Amino acid sequence: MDIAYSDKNPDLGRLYGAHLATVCERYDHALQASGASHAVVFSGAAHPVFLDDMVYPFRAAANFLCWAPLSDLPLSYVVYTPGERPVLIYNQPRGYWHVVPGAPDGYWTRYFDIRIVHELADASDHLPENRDNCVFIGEVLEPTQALGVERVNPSTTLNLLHYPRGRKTEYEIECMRLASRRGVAGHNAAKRAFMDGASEFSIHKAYCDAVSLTDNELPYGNIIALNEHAAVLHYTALDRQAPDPYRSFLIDAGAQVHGYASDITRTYSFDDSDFSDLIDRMETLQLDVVADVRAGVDYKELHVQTHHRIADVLVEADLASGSSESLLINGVTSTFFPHGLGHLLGTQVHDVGGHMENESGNTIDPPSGHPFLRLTRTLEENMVVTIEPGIYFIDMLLDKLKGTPAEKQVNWQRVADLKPFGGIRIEDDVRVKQDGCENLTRDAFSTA
Ligand SMILES: [Mn+2]
Repeated sequence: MDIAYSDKNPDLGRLYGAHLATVCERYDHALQASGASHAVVFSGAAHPVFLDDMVYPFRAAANFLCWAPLSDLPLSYVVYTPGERPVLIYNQPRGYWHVVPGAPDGYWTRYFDIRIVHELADASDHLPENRDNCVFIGEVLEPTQALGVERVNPSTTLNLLHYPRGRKTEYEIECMRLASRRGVAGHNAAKRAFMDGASEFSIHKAYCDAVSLTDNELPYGNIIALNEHAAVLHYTALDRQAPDPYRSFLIDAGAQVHGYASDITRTYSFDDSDFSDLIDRMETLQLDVVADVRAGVDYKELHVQTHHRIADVLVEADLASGSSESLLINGVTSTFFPHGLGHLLGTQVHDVGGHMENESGNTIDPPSGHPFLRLTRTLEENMVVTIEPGIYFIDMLLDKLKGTPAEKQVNWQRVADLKPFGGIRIEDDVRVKQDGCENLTRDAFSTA
């Protein structure tokens, strides 16, 4: 593995102490406000397959990953008491059937009081005597995993932890810069495979090879869509056969470094100039939206403004006619752009807290008519968010316009001409700054 992506990376080592201090402060506040003295944060367990002796691939809990870069350490715990060094109960089972976690190693180890255990039953020995003063954060599949703590995932505590997670530490941002760099290596390999006429399956393999991650290690299932498959927003099938003719390619694929994700989408045309023109227009639109990102901007408004920009593109590309206002009201823009502008990014690709108004658990609804918008907060410095506008040719949604005032606004011949290309989405990950943003994705593409 690239040393930069490992727990030997000196830059991450330099930033980690301050990150951990921020995590501790957030827990200090959350514990105090929820009347508890200790937090027990569980990494999780692999889910068993029904009536089988197999398990689904393990995914460490997002809250656990904020403590330490331990994405492959099931049945382990961080026990935190304000003012004390956090205890890491590091589960290293004995056995010869599976690879067992190695000895703790890396820049993070010196910040923990590490207790190695070899079975779950021994973890209890490392918890405070009085379990009534503890809150447990994590998914409990079997009651024993809660180690006798009864306050499991109290919503008060979760809200207090999830709201500030929207703002990232310098360490987290550096992890995501690296995740962008890693993802971009995959994107460039995938683009080459597309230009060679490869199948979706082959493009996917080229991607995984370039990022050096297995399917299970990717932050989300790759979307590798050729031709009309690009119209399926979460297309995750992988055709083994290259289509003929070969027209267009939408790739939505990310990578992760220490559990922090990148989430990147690009769209390419094989040789058609008409579809290329539409991609160019969307590229300009996407960069215009990114240029509006700064602290204090209401993300809901950014989303609605994007609909107005989509209306302009539809008119310029001769796909629709009328004022942008009428194209919004009549549902034309939401037919072509039926998802949200983006979301928070972190240890979850759609990071928690996108609808939170404050740490008390109040929420901000998406604007009416925009139910799929995952982020409704006002942007703050050091939030990392995606900006991912799109235009698609989706029969199910287009059919709904028939018989409505919108029917006359759509140029159906033009839609029929472009439908075989599926759709376009362009997605960057940006870090919000006081006066603008840092574009993690574009920076990674330009240094690749
Ligand atoms: Mn996304």
